[in-house]
Amino acid sequence: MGHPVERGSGATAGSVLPPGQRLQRGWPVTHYGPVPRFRPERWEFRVFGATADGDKRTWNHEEFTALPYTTVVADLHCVTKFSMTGAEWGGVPAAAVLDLAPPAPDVTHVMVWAEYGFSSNLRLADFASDRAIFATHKDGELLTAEHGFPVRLVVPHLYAWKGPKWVRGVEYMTADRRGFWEERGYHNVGDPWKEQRYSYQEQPGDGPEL
Ligand SMILES: Nc1nc2c(c(=O)[nH]1)N[C@H]1C(S)=C(S)[C@@H](COP(=O)(O)O)O[C@H]1N2
Ligand SMILES: [Mo]
Repeated sequence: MGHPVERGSGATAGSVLPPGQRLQRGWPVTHYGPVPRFRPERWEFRVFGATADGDKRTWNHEEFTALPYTTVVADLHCVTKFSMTGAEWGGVPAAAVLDLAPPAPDVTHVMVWAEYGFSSNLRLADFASDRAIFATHKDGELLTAEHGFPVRLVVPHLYAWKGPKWVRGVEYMTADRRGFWEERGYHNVGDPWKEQRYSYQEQPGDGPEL
């Protein structure tokens, strides 16, 4: 792949950024729509769609925060060209969700769902990366509301829109379907090292027909 993928390592300040990206001081807030209010008594994280046993799985907030916890040092690359480097994300590895709520054998993609219907689709292999993490913490502190509290997905090897803030669930899919930004002109795969920014750059096999 030509870039570091081991857990715990990532491009940090001073190292190479994906093409066209520049380092940002601080951490800007970027998203579409309002910041949702967190209501713990109503919050749940759902795994649904093509699960191995056909059942849905839900965790309430207390249960979710009791799932296996790990840390991953990784950068965020926004398709608008700023990057934020060297963050230590803490939270539940995506692989733990796959272990605890296994997908059916024919699952090829996942849709990660967030508050207000925001979504992003990922190839199962990207989601299953050992660096993909449902982050609850950054640099040892709980995420703030505007950065995705209580849970955001971080997929270090893809553009940051592939990591929804305010995640509420994962849908296992047996065929690919575009998420929110993928339907609105952004690349279906979104690899920053290949500068896969826009859907017009897609090659056959990168995504569903437009
Ligand atoms: N729910 C939701 N998550 C989202 C987005 C969004 O619009 N809604 N935007 C994405 C984009 S484009 C980026 S660059 C990052 C920004 O994260 P930050 O605001 O914590 O820097 O969030 C991603 N997650
Ligand atoms: Mo972004």
